Amino acid sequence: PFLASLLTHPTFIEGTCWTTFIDDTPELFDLVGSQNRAQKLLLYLGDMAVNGSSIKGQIGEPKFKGDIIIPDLFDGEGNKIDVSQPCEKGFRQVFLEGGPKAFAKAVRQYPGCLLMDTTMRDAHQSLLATRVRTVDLVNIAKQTSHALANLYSLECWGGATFDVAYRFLYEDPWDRLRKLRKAIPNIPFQMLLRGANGVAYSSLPDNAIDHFVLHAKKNGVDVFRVFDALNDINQLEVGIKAVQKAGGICEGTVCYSGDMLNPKKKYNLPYYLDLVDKLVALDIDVLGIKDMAGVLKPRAATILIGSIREKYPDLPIHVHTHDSAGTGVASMVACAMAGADAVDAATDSLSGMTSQPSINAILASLDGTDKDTGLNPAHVRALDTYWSQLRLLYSPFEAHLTGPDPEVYEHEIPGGQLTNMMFQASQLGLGSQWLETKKAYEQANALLGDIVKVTPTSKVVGDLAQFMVSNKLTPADVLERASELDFPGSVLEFLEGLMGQPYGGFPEPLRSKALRDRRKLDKRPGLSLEPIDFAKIRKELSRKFGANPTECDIAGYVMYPKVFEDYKKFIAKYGDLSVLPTKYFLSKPEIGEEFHVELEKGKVLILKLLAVGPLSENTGQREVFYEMNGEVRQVTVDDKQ
Ligand code: 3PY
Ligand code: ZN
Repeated sequence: PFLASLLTHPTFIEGTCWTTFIDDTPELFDLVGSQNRAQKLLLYLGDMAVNGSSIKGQIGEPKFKGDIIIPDLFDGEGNKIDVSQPCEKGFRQVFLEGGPKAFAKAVRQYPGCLLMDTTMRDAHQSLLATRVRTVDLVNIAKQTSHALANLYSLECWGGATFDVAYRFLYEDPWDRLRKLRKAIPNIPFQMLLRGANGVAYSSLPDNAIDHFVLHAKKNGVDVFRVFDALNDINQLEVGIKAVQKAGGICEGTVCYSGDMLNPKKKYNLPYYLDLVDKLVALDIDVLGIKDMAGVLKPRAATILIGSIREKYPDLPIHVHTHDSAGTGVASMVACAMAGADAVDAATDSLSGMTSQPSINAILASLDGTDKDTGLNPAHVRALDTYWSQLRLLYSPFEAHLTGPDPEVYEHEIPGGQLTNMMFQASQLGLGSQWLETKKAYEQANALLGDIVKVTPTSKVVGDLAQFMVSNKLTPADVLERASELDFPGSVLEFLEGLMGQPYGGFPEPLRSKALRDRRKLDKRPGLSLEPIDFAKIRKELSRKFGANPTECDIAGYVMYPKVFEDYKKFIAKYGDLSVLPTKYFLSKPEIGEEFHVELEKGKVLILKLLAVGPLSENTGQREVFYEMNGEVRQVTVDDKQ
């Protein structure tokens, strides 16, 4: 039909200039654009119909494939709240009007204890392998802007969500940020930034961090939780300065490890207070305490937060935890009582265990105290009805956690990593080996000098642990044979100093023996990295992918060159799949089932799978027939089975 309309178009027949023809008749080119997109989408759907899902980490099909019901919200009088437009009032307005310091002041002056909701980032990173897609976040966004208007912040970006979006979901993380921002203009957006590593796994040149943070801020991030996996202040400073230059709210963060009340452990109260002093000297807006493994017990929490509060009465304190051992609610309540201004929680259906503690449990625990969160529990519960359905939709990514892990105080594995490791162990059928791996993790940590463990150093310890288990090595074997063992790459990178300097120094003689001829950095890696040549990257990307790359594309490529390239190749073949509802992204429709895909506003495809043809012996392919807006369309697909 396109060709027919083109050939019969009067301008075309008259032979007037081609470029003005394009400018003057955009509807025809829109049509070809949508037809192209529709054809690409059919290729994906055809492949799904023949081969099933190829999404990495997916086991089986969603448990729930019905329509997800979006909850209504009601005011105190029982009237339905109009959520067709987002709520415009929240702490973000304080930030937009007065900047980071005004935000910090308002948070500090708030009489109760505020919450950060982690559902859109850490909760699904910890429970569902980070697989929740943009469309499912955006579908509940306007309701969220009303129901959670009084949040300190909504964590919805950064950490592992950045690369997983490109790598496994084939969607653009920047697009997610912009769409959410549009629908939620009132709640500050928070991201997790791994200091000098940005959102990658090792250090990048300083100008890469500056560029990334600037564009994160421009596209919608307000609060940046800046941490370093070794609490190395020089690495932290890179991220902190980048946030300050970009005009964001800087939440300089201390990673909490071990048990500060156990005199046998390495990290004690003076260690943490000294680190807080260093962060305050860098003029952070908010202090973050990041308990990534969920090992901050209530009594330690009371003493830690109480001591910081006493020393810095005006400094806002925001605490993060994971509920791995089941003590998350108790610890967050203890923090609130000891003077924390904000603590983290997740919607009930995505809370508990390796995720954050339940938001409603925290609300109930604070009920009647002077630590009111300013949230309406009925609204919070209403939102959770959405997430409870969504969790079932994403059931193929469940790690099937069964209860709290009381051993977390020994192995100290961060929440997200604990889920991943359990998932891998269960897939490999390694029941007893899982216990061995946890033990080996503890031993690997001791061998490496009892380091702070969070991305990327948690991966170093995990890799060494798996290396020890698979090669049947005891800690004594590792020490004895260090000069001949073929250590995992991440372990060598850590020992080289590419992730910064650990408190108390590197373990010797292990470091020297393992590194052999490799260099030993004793300063932060950024000092010896060549700055990024952005003009060169821009040219390289436009040569490879045509058109002008955006600054966001460039920042994505700088963080993850190969992942970004693979993403671009994928969408060149299948188009932008972020418009496809999740159940069809993860599984094929029934024959005859009708579904809709809105390619863009007003351009809806009505689709129906009609038939999957027989296998052609010659080509190993099958024809797949779909009905699309009333016409039969056919795609040829390789049968990979
Ligand atoms: C990340 O770096 O992605 C984390 O969630 C660390 O806790
Ligand atoms: Zn976390």
